[in-house]
Amino acid sequence: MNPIKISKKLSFLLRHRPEAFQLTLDKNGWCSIPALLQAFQSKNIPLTLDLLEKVVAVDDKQRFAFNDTKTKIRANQGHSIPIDLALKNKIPPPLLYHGTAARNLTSIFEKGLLKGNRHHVHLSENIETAQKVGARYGKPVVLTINAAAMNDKGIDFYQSKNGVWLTKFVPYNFILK
Ligand code: HQG
Repeated sequence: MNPIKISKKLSFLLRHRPEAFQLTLDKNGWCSIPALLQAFQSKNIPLTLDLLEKVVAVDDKQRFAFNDTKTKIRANQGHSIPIDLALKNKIPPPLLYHGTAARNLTSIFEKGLLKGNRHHVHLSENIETAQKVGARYGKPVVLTINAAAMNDKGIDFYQSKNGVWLTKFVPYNFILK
């Protein structure tokens, strides 16, 4: 299996469905690496620690992190299962961007940006990233979020280890475009 396919499988297991490979995550989302390697082997996917290290290193969005002793791995963001990444809140840059599909706009301007199944709404610091995120679902539209005003209102922001900005909800009046 090539590194991109392994990365996709890891995202699925570490963010959404560890039980698909009979894995369990601890309360902070960490998965034992020996258990992970064994689970892949038992599905006839030859994953070694060397290959796992390569997958993590070359991942285009740095989706995964090892613990200090390299005995555990977790996803840096994007979970739908209830784990606690223990992120500390952080003051955001004044503007952040959210990429979505054009067909979602009516609903977004009615209800605001919702986190759906994930823990947070995902925002990025740059327009290009938001554009790519939006293109996954159709004709992309990039929304500009007045993060400074949200921060002034006391709404918390967090930043994942791989640089994604996270917040629980973006009311529609903080969407500039
Ligand atoms: C939309 C990827 C209608 C929202 C990316 C999005 C990201 C609404 C979709 C990460 C809405 C949810 C997350 C409303 C929000 N009405 N549609 N009121 N509020 N939406 O996949 O942000 O490659 O859960 O605009 O890079 O697209 O997987 O969130 O289109 O960081 O690492 O509902 O996933 O990272 O979709 O993407 P998602 P997202 P990875």
